[in-house]
Amino acid sequence: MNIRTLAIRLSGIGVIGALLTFTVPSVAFASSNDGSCDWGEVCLYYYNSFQGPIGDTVNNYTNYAIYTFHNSSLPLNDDVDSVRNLDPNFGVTLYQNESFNTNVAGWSLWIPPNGSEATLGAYNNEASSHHWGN
Ligand SMILES: [Ca+2]
Ligand SMILES: [Ca+2]
Repeated sequence: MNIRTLAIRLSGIGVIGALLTFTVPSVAFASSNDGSCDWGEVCLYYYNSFQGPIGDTVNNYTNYAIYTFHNSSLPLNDDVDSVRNLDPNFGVTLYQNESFNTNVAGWSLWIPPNGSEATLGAYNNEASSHHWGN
């Protein structure tokens, strides 16, 4: 192997490494309930204006009572005051009751793709489930 062959082989490794890095953007790793509001997640905040403990997830939550805010013992249930939707394609609907208000009267609130509510106002501290969908 001469110097040129070695250089080409090394540069080939460099290209492969770069491709691997490039094809794994950080957005692909939005991980739920890590306390970071990432692309594709709905983020639930304990206080108004996206402050305080956070609950972040890409999933539907049928019952907030079984979840807590990240690094907190505070339950999600009846504690959410503001919401961000970081999914550019899907809206998400919050419901007053567990199981998406199934067979129970209650309010629901749709947050559009990339939408947010800095306060749920009269609905503060009442949300108990959410479901993705437009
Ligand atoms: Ca996250
Ligand atoms: Ca609250």
